[in-house]
Amino acid sequence: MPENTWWKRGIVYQIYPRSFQDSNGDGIGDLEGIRRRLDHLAWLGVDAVWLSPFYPSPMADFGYDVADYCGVDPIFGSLGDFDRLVGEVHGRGLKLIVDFVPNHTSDQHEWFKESRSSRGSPKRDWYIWRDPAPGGGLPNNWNSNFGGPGWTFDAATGQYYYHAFLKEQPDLNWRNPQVRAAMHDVLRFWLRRGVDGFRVDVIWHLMKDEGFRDNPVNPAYQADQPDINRTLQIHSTDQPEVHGIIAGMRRVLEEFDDRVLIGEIYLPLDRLVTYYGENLTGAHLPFNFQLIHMAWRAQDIAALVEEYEGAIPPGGWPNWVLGNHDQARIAVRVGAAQARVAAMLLLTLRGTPTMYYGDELGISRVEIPPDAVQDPWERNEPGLGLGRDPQRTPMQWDGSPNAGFTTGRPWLPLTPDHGTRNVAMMQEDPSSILNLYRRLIQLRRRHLALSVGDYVGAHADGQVFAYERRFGTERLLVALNFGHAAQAVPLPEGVAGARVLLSTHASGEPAIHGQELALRPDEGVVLALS
Ligand code: TEU
Ligand code: CA
Repeated sequence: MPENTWWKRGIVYQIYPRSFQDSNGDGIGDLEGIRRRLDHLAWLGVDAVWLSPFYPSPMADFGYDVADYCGVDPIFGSLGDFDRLVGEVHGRGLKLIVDFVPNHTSDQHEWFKESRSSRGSPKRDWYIWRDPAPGGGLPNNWNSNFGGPGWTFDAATGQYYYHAFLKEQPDLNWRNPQVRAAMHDVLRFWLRRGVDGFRVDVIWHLMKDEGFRDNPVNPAYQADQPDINRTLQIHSTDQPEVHGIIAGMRRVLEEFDDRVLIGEIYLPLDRLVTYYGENLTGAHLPFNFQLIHMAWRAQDIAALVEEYEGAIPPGGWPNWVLGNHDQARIAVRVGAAQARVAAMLLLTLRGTPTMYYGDELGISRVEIPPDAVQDPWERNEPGLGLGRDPQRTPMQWDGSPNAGFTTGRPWLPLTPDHGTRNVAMMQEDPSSILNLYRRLIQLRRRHLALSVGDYVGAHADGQVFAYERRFGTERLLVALNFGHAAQAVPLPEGVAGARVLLSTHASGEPAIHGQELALRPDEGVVLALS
């Protein structure tokens, strides 16, 4: 039986709402803008859209500081706009996944205002309040992910509150059953509005050590690293109790049909796979970011794929991510030629692929002038290259001013080559990376071997990584040249014939001589074997 579950067969496309399409000229993307651009997603052929947060927010962390979980920030539109968007997304046969940010609220959330109002507040325990250390000072050595200590002193009530991120993002206390109940109701609110699932922000952070023990000092810390690297996040994240919390969310989703729970988890592989949960009661898809951090070398990637395939618990479904709004764009990390190979890798591996908007245009480095910096992390720890603005620049649609993103002044700059690096121009160019993405997506849709078939490692030598995908009698070989020189790849033994289905190179074909495939520099190919 071919696997029919939509989030297993499908391709997820992440939209950062501030940057997709502005509909009212304020220079910031919005929900109505996304609605107007659904044609692009249909043309590309993706199956599901994941929206980064659009909830009411002071935007200290651009929406990851939520002031009301059950609304839409006026910058992005209204609940009416949201309902219209869900309707049209579904009308096109697509799914809609929204971001859920349960680890922390905004300090402007009513819950936090009430919590900080007095030590006796009924919501005091909804957040994490601690007395100063004996003799004064911070309760422990936990750092903020965005620089400085993870604790901020509230003079009015004489205690510190914990924030894993900005001081404007106080952490909720998930040990409190009222918090859990309130957040479950938030999930139900959006499920009833028709969302097909959630991407859960920093899900591995939700539980902290009950005793608030100090984190161990990181012996490998160096001065050019962010503050968060000073210690190892042993006690502040990834606690055993988190799995019960995730199972609780999962049960809420199961009150509804066919919804998906995706968890954002930056952990090593052996820890990551525990987030499938005992007997698969955890996240359906614990986001697999391993490709983002791995050196771009055939051997390393091959080893990673093998290790990941081997680590997934029985019945667990894999997934792959090349980039997101927090990470340098793939074309920046590996260059324009290898970005095409990376696209083929993402869309031919076994497991749900998540694409990041703009990667289909090959958007690469964008210089952010100092006075244009937006990201609070860059502001807090400047000059270390931590800023996330370059991967959040506007989508580029056509040859009109600001590439059609806005009629106003865009909140972040576009790429210098937006006059040609845009959807309209690149659609006309058969050799563009945009058309390559589309062909890869079509290929994945047409071949069950790619969408749901088995993975069989075939060859990893020098600069080449090759693997098979198999379903029924169909055998496809994917061969990827991670190097800038031509490479010969042996075809698997016993293969009688091989036909090229797709190459990352727009013209010509790689040569097949007998039992050998001749890959051109920076070329990836998908072959049908017989
Ligand atoms: O990111 C979590 C996270 O760990 C990031 O700090 C990430 O490691 C970093 O950006 C660089 O790799 C999530 C959201 O995706 C991010 O946008 C938010 O700022 C953060 O949580 C707080 O909500
Ligand atoms: Ca707007």
